[in-house]
Amino acid sequence: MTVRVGVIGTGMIGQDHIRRLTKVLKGCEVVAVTDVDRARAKAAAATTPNARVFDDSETLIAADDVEAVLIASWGPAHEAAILPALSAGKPIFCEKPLATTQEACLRIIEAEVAVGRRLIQVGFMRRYDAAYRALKATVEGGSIGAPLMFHSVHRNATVPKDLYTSDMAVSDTMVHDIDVARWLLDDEVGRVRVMTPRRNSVGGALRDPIFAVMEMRGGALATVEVSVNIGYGYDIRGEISAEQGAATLAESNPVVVKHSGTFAGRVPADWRERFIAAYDAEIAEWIAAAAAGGVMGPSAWDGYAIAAVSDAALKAADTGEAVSVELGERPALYDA
Ligand code: NAI
Ligand code: ISE
Repeated sequence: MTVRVGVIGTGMIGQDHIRRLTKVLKGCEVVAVTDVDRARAKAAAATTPNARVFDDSETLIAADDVEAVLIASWGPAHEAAILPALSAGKPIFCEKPLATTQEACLRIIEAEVAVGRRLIQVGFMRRYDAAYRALKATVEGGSIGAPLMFHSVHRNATVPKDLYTSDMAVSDTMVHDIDVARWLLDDEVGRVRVMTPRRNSVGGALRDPIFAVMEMRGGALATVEVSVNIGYGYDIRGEISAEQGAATLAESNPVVVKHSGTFAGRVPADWRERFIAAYDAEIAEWIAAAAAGGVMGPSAWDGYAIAAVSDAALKAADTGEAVSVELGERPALYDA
């Protein structure tokens, strides 16, 4: 069976997902694309054998030949695409963040619960990365004892100067670290604090870097460094410190070369290079689940819980205070 996909948003990651749906994965085909930048949508359609360009997301979602919807527009536009796709009963892959506020995520959850079955997978791809999976398996295997702290480092070489705002360091970037902290520690965040050292002058007025401390409900701590103008490459690091040991996320560089008194390896340029296999795996799982009529992977509840932490972290960054994270009751639809 071939799942016919409509793609909303044909920017950087939209184009990358179109490439993998067209050239890498089996059992899927991009039949429709749309973007508020029509020229960009046309250029993306031209990279596929058959995709048609639609004027807007509503008509794309309603099209009979669109069986599943992949949303890769800007975060603030996600809710407006998700709600009609849910009403149409079509499986949805939505890039992270699910939406940029807790309230918007709650509306999405209520709409999915009203449908009565899971239709949304959120693009938290780190859960599909081999190194993160090995880290989780180590924690769950119990050899290092109960986890006490998770240290996460999230460094981008650069971010688009005209589009990336200070809030996005939390709502667009740190959301990945919030996701893996919850997933690795199997717990929710109770309180969050955000500190800001002297600004990186490369980013101008941007609040960069930031350092967050999340107190998990069960008593563990998670710390996060987000730096988005660090220049040297895309560097993702993580370490669990536990009662009887520690486990560190492996470097993605496959080889270290020693030569002329130096040793060196590659730092990925950006997220596309570092997580290419994880993106392939998450979209392959989404296609397989859509072919069977459902979805798996990170859920709308995960997106909601992460947005709750993200909102609290933005308040914490403004006030310098620790801010509590308030979560509603998790609907039974999201029980594991
Ligand atoms: P981008 O700015 O390159 O592309 C976004 C595209 O969405 C633009 O072409 C824009 O014109 C379009 N767009 C905006 N509003 C729209 C609407 N209402 N309808 C249709 N198109 C609309 O941004 P990028 O980097 O591709 O990010 C897109 C989303 O993917 C964001 O939510 C971002 O957080 C996420 N992302 C996830 C990554 C991951 O590692 N999982 C990596 C990069 C982005
Ligand atoms: C981008 O949207 C992503 O999701 C990347 O994984 C992240 O590292 C980057 O900071 C975000 O802007």
